[in-house]
Amino acid sequence: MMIGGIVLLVVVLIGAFMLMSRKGPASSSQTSNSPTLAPTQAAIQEGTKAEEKTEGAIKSFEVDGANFKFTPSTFTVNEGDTVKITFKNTQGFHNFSLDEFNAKSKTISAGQEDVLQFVASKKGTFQYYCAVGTHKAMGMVGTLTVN
Ligand SMILES: [Cu+2]
Repeated sequence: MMIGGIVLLVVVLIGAFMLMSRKGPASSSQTSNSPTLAPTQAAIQEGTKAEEKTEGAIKSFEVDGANFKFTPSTFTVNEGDTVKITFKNTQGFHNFSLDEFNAKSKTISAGQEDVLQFVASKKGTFQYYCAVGTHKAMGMVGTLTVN
């Protein structure tokens, strides 16, 4: 009976040890909770990066050219924005010129388009125009406002 009791005690001890060793991996998975905090912090950092990106955003516009006007004839961006203009000519023979930012499209005929890109590096109100012939004098102008 004594031996039977000792064997029972050993079995109980082994059982208890196995339970504790099972808790071991369980508690180590709790410590792996702290690594899961790290991705959360990384996500927060990515969030701030995304906000930084909107500061110097790419602003895309389609500007149509015709005899003798631009549509739209005004648009507004923020200082530091990269401005991407798709100049589409719908009528006649025109281009898009903006001297302050050294932005000038190809001179294109109806049905063609040209893409130009520049950084709006200073605040102010700037005139864009068509540099073909007397189109500028005929009113083919528009205004870019940089805030
Ligand atoms: Cu023109």
